[in-house]
Amino acid sequence: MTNQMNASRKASGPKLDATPAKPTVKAAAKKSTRVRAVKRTPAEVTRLTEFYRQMLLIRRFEERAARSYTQALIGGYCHLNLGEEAAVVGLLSALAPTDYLFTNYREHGYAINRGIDPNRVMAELYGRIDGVSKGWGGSMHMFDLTHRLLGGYGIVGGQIPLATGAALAIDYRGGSDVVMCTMGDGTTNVGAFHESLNIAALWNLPIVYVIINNRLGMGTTVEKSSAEPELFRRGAAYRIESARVDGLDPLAVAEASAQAVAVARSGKPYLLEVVSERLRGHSVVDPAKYRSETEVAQLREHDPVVTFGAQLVRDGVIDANGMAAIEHEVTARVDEAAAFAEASPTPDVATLFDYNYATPVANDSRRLPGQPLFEPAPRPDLGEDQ
Ligand SMILES: Cc1ncc(C[n+]2csc(CCOP(=O)(O)OP(=O)(O)O)c2C)c(N)n1
Ligand SMILES: [Mg+2]
Repeated sequence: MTNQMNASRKASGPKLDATPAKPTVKAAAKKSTRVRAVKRTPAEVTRLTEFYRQMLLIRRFEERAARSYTQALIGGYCHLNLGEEAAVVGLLSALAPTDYLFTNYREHGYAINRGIDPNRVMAELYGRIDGVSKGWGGSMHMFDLTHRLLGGYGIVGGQIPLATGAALAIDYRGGSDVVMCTMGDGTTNVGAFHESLNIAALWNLPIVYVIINNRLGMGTTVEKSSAEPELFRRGAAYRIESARVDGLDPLAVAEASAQAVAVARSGKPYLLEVVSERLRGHSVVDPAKYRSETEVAQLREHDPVVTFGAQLVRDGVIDANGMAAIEHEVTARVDEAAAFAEASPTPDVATLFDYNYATPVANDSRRLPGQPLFEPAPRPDLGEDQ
């Protein structure tokens, strides 16, 4: 397969916004409420319902994280996956538990969807010892070897060479695991992106590079930052198979992700562009004043969680009672996570450096804030007069 355009929405399609009001599934379903029962097998119904449940869990988790941040229960940086739920759930549905995942700093949804207990993800946001990274990583630095989530990186593009190295390790050792490495649209302009794709293509590494194109790098649009705004086309420069998919449709993303993972498992890299939306500002402290009213309204129209929920109701996959039950279950799960996080103790400052390296490192500095950088230099003895 060569480069292809899978998406109905193009990068130049609906524009982005600030902070939209919360549309409900009920409201979206009202627009076309007639249930047209589509024949589905019980397995399909279970899969679709689980997709929706996972998307809603991420939505409610992130909304709770935003609230806890304003209550000063969470500190530091905090970037949310609001609007990217379909992308997260669709992408990870194609990975085996033994595959590896690297993400950028916008990673809470990935951590939860990878199977990490939401209690531990929330506790990490709160900086508590029961957190995924024992409270020392925070929002941007979740790491869990058991679930093969190898970070969580705050440096834009920092994850790409590391993920490429993991793919090299798999190739070197043998085996059929693959690596998935997600990044934002703005990140495709850092040198490490191009160096990594080049080497992955030359060495046939088993890796899927995923661009979550939410069309903004902080406040800068793709069109302003990328000379080729159809980002999947960048694969062509390295003869890497690539595709673009509608990131608001979890089923389309799942299909595209399965195809990409299959190529990686056969021993070749793949570049997948997922055209998505960022419902709020770059991070929780960004009011996104650079978005217009019209853009905000358009975003509301395309909310992936609401749209997918309404579609499942229309198709007769879930009825109103079923939707209410999922909402209830997910809300209770998030409440539990927040209560767990609040009850978890803060880490002892003496453990600050304990997890910097996986194995002991010579000359590992353990200087705490406020302590001098170096021991004071010994003074020459100049006698009593001096
Ligand atoms: C090396 C580096 N430069 C700049 C930043 C500041 N920064 C954080 S996120 C970001 C924008 C990234 O945009 P994009 O790749 O589209 O990802 P998104 O935030 O939209 O998910 C920038 C410039 C950083 N963290 N690291
Ligand atoms: Mg972006």
